[in-house]
Amino acid sequence: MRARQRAGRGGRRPRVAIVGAGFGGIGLAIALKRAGHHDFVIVERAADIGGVWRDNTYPGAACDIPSHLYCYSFEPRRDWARRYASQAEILRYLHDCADKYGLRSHLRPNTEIESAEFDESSALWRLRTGEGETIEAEVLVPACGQLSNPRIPRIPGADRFTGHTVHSARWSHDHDLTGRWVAVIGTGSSALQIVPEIAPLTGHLTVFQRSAPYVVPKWDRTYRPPSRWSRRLPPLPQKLARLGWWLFNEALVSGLTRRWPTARLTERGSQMQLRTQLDDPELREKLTPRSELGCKRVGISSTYYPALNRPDVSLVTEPITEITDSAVRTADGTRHPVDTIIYATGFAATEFLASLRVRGRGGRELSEVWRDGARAYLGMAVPGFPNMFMIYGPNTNIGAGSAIYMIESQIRYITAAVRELARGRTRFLEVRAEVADAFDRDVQRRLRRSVWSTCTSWYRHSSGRVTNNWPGQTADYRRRTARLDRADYRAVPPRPAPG
Ligand code: N01
Repeated sequence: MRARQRAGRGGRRPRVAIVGAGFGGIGLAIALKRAGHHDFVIVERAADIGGVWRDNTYPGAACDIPSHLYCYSFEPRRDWARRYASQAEILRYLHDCADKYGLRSHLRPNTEIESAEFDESSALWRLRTGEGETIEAEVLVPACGQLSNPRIPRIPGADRFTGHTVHSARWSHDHDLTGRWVAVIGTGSSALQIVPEIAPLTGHLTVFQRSAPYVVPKWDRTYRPPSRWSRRLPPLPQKLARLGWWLFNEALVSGLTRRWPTARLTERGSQMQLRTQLDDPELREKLTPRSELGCKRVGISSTYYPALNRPDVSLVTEPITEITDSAVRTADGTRHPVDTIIYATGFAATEFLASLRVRGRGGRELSEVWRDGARAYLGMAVPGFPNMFMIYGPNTNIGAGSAIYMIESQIRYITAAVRELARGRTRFLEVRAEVADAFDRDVQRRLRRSVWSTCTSWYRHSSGRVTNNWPGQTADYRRRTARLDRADYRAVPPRPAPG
């Protein structure tokens, strides 16, 4: 049966369909509510809100960005338990925000959007759900994240494996690792958190490393709960802490994008850990990064190398050639017996919006437009796809620091777009192709000079384009998105009212 949902037309109060209830979707919903705009729906394919903080429940899952920065500036929290919050604490924070702003009634959980099509005659987006329902809205906001679809590499023989297999972002908590022979494939940020947590449990742990990551110390610490007295103080210390971490991160990002020698400080941190935490020169050699600092995300952990020092943990750097029914085989012919394989192999991060079919004006397919890699004006708008604004879209990730700052810039911009549409001066907002092209050329020119163009990583599409990262500071992005410039968009006069 075909159900329809409609609301709020007539030039004012455009209905907004937000796809995804992670940090981006929830943040926009809050901003809309705060702006007095209540006509929106949040469609979420999972059973509840939370995005990556709902999905990544592996042992040790935590944020490696300081808590003060990893929350909405309009909803700061004073009682973070530690400097680097755990997954559970961040998820609780998102739930608290959803409850505080009454977002539950706007949420459509367990609803997967299969396609979204723009109908020019009515200036509406029609979203089809997996159940065959149609949801209509004037504004479409895909807030699906960059790291929401796990990637498991195709390794010959993997389907013959008779043991237990899991991806880091789809952890199975009923599989007890105690005494097991476990393989962790991959050494990115997820593996860096998993390995130290599970090493004391497993019978034997084999870590398969394709490239050695840089690993800098994680200076974590618990925070004292705020006293009744300090709760009454103005939130200045919180703001100062936030400002301090933000400045620190801006310096890191600048080092990476402009390849300044300041980045060397980070490299020293990694070298220091290699020197002081590893006794075996052979292990140290294997763990010495070969790529340029920052071309892949820098790992943050003070417990990863010590875990690899353990006698019941092996690090294998020979390439994997095959998986058999009970082992992982490497290029040197060695058979590594395992009964559990943990794929910490990351996400299909360059395949933006791949799980839904998006068709714009004239039936234009977004996947075709993005054949050589996703691109969007300010990471949000695409010519031919009116009234569609992405959150955490192409080229809006940052190599260091909090993505929440970037997401907040988008939230402000999209809220301004909704306000502009509500004025009824235009039928829809469609970014001009020449504006989007000039923006993309500039972004790609700057990215070519950045460290991210020097190696393969999840930031980079198979075509070679860096599709995920922003080439500058977050302040630069904030400046560029501070105002919605009508001249960037086609002027489409509203239809005269009937009669
Ligand atoms: O994934 P990754 P991740 N054979 O893509 C290896 C965020 N995050 O889940 O480097 C063998 O970084 C691959 O090897 P190589 C954060 O933004 C944040 O760890 O391509 N190995 C690599 O080592 C992060 O960047 C937090 O040579 C294979 C690993 O798998 C992002 O999520 C915590 C392989 C994949 O690393 C992704 O991190 C955790 C193969 N066939 C994650 N294929 C925070 O704290 C891939 N690999 C906020």
